[in-house]
Amino acid sequence: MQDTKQQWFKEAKFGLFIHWGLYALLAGEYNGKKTDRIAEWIMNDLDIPAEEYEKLAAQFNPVEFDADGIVRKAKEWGMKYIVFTSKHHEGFAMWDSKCSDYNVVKATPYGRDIVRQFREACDRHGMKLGFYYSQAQDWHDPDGYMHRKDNSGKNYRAYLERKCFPQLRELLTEYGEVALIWFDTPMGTTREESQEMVDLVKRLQPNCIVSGRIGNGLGEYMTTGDNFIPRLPYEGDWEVPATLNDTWGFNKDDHNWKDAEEIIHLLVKINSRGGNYLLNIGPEASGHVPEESIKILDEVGKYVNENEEAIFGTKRVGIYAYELDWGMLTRKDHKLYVHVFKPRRRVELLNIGNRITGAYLVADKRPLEFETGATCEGCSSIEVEVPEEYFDRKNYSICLEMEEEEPIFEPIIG
Ligand code: H79
Repeated sequence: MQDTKQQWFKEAKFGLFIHWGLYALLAGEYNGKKTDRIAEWIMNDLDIPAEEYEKLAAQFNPVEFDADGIVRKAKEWGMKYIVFTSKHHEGFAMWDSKCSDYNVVKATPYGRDIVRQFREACDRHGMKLGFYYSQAQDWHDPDGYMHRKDNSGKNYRAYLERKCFPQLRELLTEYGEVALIWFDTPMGTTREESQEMVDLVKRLQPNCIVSGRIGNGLGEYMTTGDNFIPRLPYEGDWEVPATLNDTWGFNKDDHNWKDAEEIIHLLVKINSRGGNYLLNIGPEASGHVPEESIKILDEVGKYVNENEEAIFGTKRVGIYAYELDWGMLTRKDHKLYVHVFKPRRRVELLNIGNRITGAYLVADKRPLEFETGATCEGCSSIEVEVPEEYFDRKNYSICLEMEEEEPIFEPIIG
């Protein structure tokens, strides 16, 4: 079982992933050729040579970039942490790296440190900040791993010592308190090499969490597959990295946005199973965040804020005896939250063996009438009266107060 030992991570439940790098300039298309895949992979998928791709840096001038605006939005959406791609597989550093000039300060007309701007904005708004760092794949360094290429002649050790370790050291010593390092795709990294990375992180910042994709079983929490929700209960700490459309980096042709309601249901589903939802935005090359993502997240944020109590700090719910087709459950000690996703006049839960001492609407804490009893089949039933003005509403939550600490999902035949 994986344990971050960081209470903030266990309680956070909702975070913002930001994928931003030179690939945003291509936005899914290079020399008239489109990638139908995730846009940050364009260099690999369209076989763009490093000496061509690196020229993009000369065009990177995100005059609309506003770190403060993004962090303020994340806060408004109810998110508790941000993970920013300090260096993705393309190998370009979004900070003033001393050990590679292939970075946003030295190689672009913009010349300003993006990581530092996020650091300062997060400090102003009391937001946790973590860094995505592609430890093994580096398509710019001749000795970094490349996907589906022959890596056999490479001197991975040389890359690690020249770029990976020194860059991690910079991120962990010059950018304040780093909440986590989000490692990804370990490729051929050995256990000893992964351990060296972990040791480096922990030596410099003992409270900095190491993500699941450090590889070799050394992660401090489980990172699920991209957009994948575990089907079985997992007791340890875990997180689902997820997209709003079908790409991480900005792709001008990807309009396959999920709607706000779908995102709300995914968030509650993940929380109900005990995980965190790390949801991505991919800013354009100008720094502008696509309107569609803002619109979706503004709406999601309304639900999150209104139902904050039923989301943050909740713990994993055991498998409920009957899958509800109209809602989902989350819980805290002595509280069972019923998220109602379809309109109804009464909320009925069967086979809950707890003593219910009270019920209230989470949005405004107003007490609700409830009845406990037995159905004609003889199992226990709890029925809560929905207030009249909520009869036609969906996406709200109700709290059931329980005498016992945890819900007891068992039939009480009586
Ligand atoms: O940063 C995001 C992705 O770029 C990264 N992880 C998330 C958080 C990622 N790295 N690898 N993968 C995701 C999975 C790789 C899938 C692949 Fe493919 C399938 C590589 C080649 C085939 C997708 C399709 C990417 C390129 C083509």
